[in-house]
Amino acid sequence: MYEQISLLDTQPYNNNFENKPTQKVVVRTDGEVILYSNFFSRQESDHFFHNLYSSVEWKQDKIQIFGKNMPLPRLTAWYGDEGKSYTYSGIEQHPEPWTPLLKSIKSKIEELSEVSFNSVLLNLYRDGKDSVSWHSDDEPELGKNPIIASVSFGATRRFSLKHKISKSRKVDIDLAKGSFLLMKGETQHFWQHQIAKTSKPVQARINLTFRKIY
Ligand SMILES: O=C(O)CCC(=O)C(=O)O
Ligand SMILES: [Mn+2]
Repeated sequence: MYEQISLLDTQPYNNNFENKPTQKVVVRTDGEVILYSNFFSRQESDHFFHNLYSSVEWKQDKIQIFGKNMPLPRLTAWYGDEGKSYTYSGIEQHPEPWTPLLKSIKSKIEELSEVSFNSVLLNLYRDGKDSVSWHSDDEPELGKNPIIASVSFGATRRFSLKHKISKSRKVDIDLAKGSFLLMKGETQHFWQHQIAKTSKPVQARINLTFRKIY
């Protein structure tokens, strides 16, 4: 049937040289997912990580699971244009105003993706116990075919995609610092994604998903 694609990080980390930016289409049917590795340099990525880690108003929301109030296994924050509220997992998010740093990341992303985004959801995975479970970014306020631009700083974590109908179709990608993953077309109709917990020791990771709220 379908081949499983694996883009796992098997290269030893090279401290002396800056890795080159590369582009790879990781999903090309029932949606489109493109990975731009090293979109941001290591220096830029480390600068963004430290700045966001200390300056963002991180909070830990609670969600109802089987009638119980459980803390989300990660910290989040929401920034965007005024009035662009967003509800996911029953949590209503009201945006904080854009900061100069988030604006500058946004404009680099917009240049490449040729889309203008009006909000960003930030996730802080403190360690391997933090995660996001299988879901699609398909809330009605994102429109028919949501475009999601995802950038990562800090530790590498594995991002998995699985097809909702063709169960054997799965894609695993190790999202390293400076990577930019663009999900578009019908991706959110046909695919789910997650960041699984890991028992490996991992440092903190920050992920930003830029979105367009209608
Ligand atoms: O951390 C990631 O790479 C994915 C985050 C995500 O899927 C989300 O916030 O909707
Ligand atoms: Mn998502």
